[in-house]
Amino acid sequence: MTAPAPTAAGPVEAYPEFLDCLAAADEYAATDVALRLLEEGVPAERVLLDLIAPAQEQVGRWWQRNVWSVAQEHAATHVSERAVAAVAAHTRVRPHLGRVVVSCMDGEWHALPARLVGEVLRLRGWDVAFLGASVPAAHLVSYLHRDDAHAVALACALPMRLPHAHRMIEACRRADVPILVGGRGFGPDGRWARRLGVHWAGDATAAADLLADERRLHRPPSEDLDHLADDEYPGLVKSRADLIDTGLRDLTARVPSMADYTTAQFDSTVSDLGHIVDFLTAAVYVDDDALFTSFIAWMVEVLDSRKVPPRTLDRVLDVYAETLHDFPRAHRFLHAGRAAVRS
Ligand code: B12
Repeated sequence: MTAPAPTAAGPVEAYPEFLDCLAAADEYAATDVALRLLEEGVPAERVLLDLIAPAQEQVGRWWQRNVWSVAQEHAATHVSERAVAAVAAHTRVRPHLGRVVVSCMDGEWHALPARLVGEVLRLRGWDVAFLGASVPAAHLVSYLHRDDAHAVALACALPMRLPHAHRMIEACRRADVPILVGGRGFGPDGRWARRLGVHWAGDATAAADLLADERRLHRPPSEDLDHLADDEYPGLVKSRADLIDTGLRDLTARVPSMADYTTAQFDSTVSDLGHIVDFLTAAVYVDDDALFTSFIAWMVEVLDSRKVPPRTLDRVLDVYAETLHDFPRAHRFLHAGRAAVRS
């Protein structure tokens, strides 16, 4: 059977309409848009990757700029999930390739990107077991043993989770199953996956190509983590709670308006401090100041949209640099972070 030729009204043209459906939290209309494209002959893979995926990125930008609330983001993501499910139900492909287990790392709640990858692999004929969000390493490994998988595809959306990702990768390695990873957590070009000595795919299409290349799949790059010998990483992990306390004490003393913070504002400040420490720790783990400075640039935007001046962040980084004077790499990264705040 020959597929009908794609018409002009492809994902690009349908994109504004799909975004409107997300904004209106209208799952029926969103599903109609996706199914209409399929009926017009647009391949399901393109609907997933050129319509739903970029719409979710836009949702993220609106959340980041405080244009959308967390509730609006949750509602939109639910609608996208429904659209993915509708596309999947509409395109039944009998698996003729091996079993691929697709899973989010422990502590990773961004299941939709991994789901999109899983659906594309399914469309390419792989027999996909999708495990969803935050799977504990031990459970994943026992699943892999039980399942005799061709490969496991692990997703990580947040760079601060990289040390955990590495432990998960090591656990899968012990199960002797080829691993590939993906998601924005590994950096724009997958550079932090190379540090951890694991294959990386930039998107679902690249993942499908890699899985089909048996020789490459069984030859992961070698890991490059000699810098961990300096013990800065475990030191930072041990100091996490103290660092958050120190940051909070300093902010409370210097920012008079904090006295009037609501519980939600206070919790959000604690969470921001936790993210600063966790991103710094992850940057030290992979020895790349760019991990930290790109996070700081992102945080400046987030704080700016919430009317928090950049000098508050600069001050926190300064306090951490003073506290961590015995951690040369962390110290250097904090200074690079301060430069990013001012740029
Ligand atoms: C929806 C969403 C959530 C939902 C997820 C629900 C779900 N069911 O997935 C919830 C509410 C749980 C969430 C939580 C958080 N989120 Co969020 N989230 C998003 C959002 C808006 C969309 C995710 C998505 O579907 N993306 C669409 C996919 C297609 O894009 P993608 O990730 O680039 O995926 C492609 C490739 O990377 C690759 N790929 C992805 N995964 C994999 C896996 C494999 C194996 C392979 C091979 C390839 C691959 O292929 C994909 C298709 O081409 C993103 C914005 C964004 N740009 O992604 C933010 C985003 C990722 N979140 C963000 C943040 C900060 C958070 C929180 C920390 C917020 C908070 N303060 O609590 C928490 C962290 C939770 C956790 N521990 O995991 C930030 C991260 C910023 C940063 N500096 O790292 C983002 C970028 C938003 C933003 N613009 O600021 N989030």
